[in-house]
Amino acid sequence: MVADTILNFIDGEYVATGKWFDNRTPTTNALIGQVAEAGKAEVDAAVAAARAALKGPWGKMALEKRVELLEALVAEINHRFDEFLEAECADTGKPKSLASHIDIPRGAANFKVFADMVKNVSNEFFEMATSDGLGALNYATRSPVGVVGVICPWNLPLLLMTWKVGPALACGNTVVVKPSEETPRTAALLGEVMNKVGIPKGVYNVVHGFGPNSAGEFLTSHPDVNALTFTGETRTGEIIMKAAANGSRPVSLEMGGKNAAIVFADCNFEAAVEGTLRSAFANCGQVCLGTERVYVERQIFDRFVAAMKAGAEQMKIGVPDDPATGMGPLISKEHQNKVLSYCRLAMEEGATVVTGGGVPDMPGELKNGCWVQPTIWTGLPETARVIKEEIFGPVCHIAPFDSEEEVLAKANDNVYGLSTAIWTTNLARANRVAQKMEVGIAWVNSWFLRDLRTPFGGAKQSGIGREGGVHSLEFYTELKNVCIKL
Ligand code: NAD
Ligand code: 6OD
Repeated sequence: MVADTILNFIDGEYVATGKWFDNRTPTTNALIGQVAEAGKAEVDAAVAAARAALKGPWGKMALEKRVELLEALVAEINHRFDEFLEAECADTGKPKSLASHIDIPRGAANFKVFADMVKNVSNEFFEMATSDGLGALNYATRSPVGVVGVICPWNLPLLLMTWKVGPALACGNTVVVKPSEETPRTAALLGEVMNKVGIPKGVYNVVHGFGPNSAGEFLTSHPDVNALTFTGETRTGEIIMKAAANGSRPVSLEMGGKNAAIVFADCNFEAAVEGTLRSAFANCGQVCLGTERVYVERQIFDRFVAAMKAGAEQMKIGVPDDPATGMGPLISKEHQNKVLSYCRLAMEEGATVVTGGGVPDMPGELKNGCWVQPTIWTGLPETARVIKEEIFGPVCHIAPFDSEEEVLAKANDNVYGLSTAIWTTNLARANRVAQKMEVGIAWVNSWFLRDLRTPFGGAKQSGIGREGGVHSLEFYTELKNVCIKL
């Protein structure tokens, strides 16, 4: 691939800066582009453009017209589906078979779902008695919260960005997006689509860069940004929460996880194995909802571990274009080193390596890529760091359990609380365990089955707030009660 340049998108124009950073593709670690890093001046310009659009054409636009534009946006993303697919796979190295089913269609669908929701949602109304007998009427109205700063991660770049930009725009806000420095392409490309369909200039802005002392910090500390929505690591979320405290601004945080799967002996065995393989290894384990701890009822433990080993070893590791590829690389050399350091730590902590634990032997230029084998461990104590800390790679530990109480205690013994997957054919138990799990999202006999109208978010250190369906309205609008004395 020829190296190209990726620019900021401010007030409907592509903007270069004097400063560039490298864009590498993780399959080979080759340089494929140069990204224009936004400084304070560009972030200021983006926020000013977003403010002007809010006061101007976007703020004044009728809801019907806004919805029409967002529907046109969906159609145009789908029209340019292959360009988005190329861009996403170049940045992430993920299989096209995955990105063409999840990342790009969902990246588009996020605009449709929230446009539909905003168009159809009703607000509350209360009639009230008063002592003079005439009464009063209360009704609630919603207005945009304002200019929203959107800080994104690299694992599902377009999908997780539009998951926030979709509802933000549907509710009438304007946005300044800071994509991950690892994955700038699809956010930049979306600017072209915004212009093509006629979304007014300044509604959607993109500033590239890093966190501290770069575009991330300049955006989150900008006093004219009214709300901040973030997806990424918990320690970054905590920094952003502190930034949001200046000016008492609302913040929505979707953060890390160390999710547990619980597999009971009465499960549909094949479905549980298939689902757990997916939840551990899809997107090379770089899904916040992914499973890194698997607890299996002792009667089926050995059989389950053997089936997981067979499944992991059958998985084809390869490049995005190969339709047989089941797993791509990690996002970067830095992240590969982090995951490999946990592989070494697992050994030091006494793990048995069931499979994987290292770098696969890749041919030619792929040798330089950010690959890690799908890895399964057993035998670690619950106190091990590998059991406690988020690794965010294609790794899981499988442990046996003997009772529901025991597994609940172990599964909940973690600072994170994002999601769980429970595998059982006993519906009463499924519901009981789901209720007792300290998480925001519990799946039963499935994983990552997402209805976009449902609440999404994490408990404990996995997040603050819920987005999805009407819950997104709570964050992206200001709710006002009007009381009319009759
Ligand atoms: P990260 O926290 O390193 O970076 C996320 C974004 O924050 C990037 O755009 C980064 O440049 C920016 N950033 C970093 N420091 C900043 C600062 N001081 N101020 C402002 N912005 C700053 O996360 P990541 O490595 O990109 O993503 C992986 C993490 O995201 C994992 O922990 C994963 O669990 C989590 N994640 C959570 C969810 C969820 O829905 N809960 C979804 C996806 C990923
Ligand atoms: O599907 C979604 O809406 C969502 N927010 C998924 C998050 C995946 C995390 O990596």
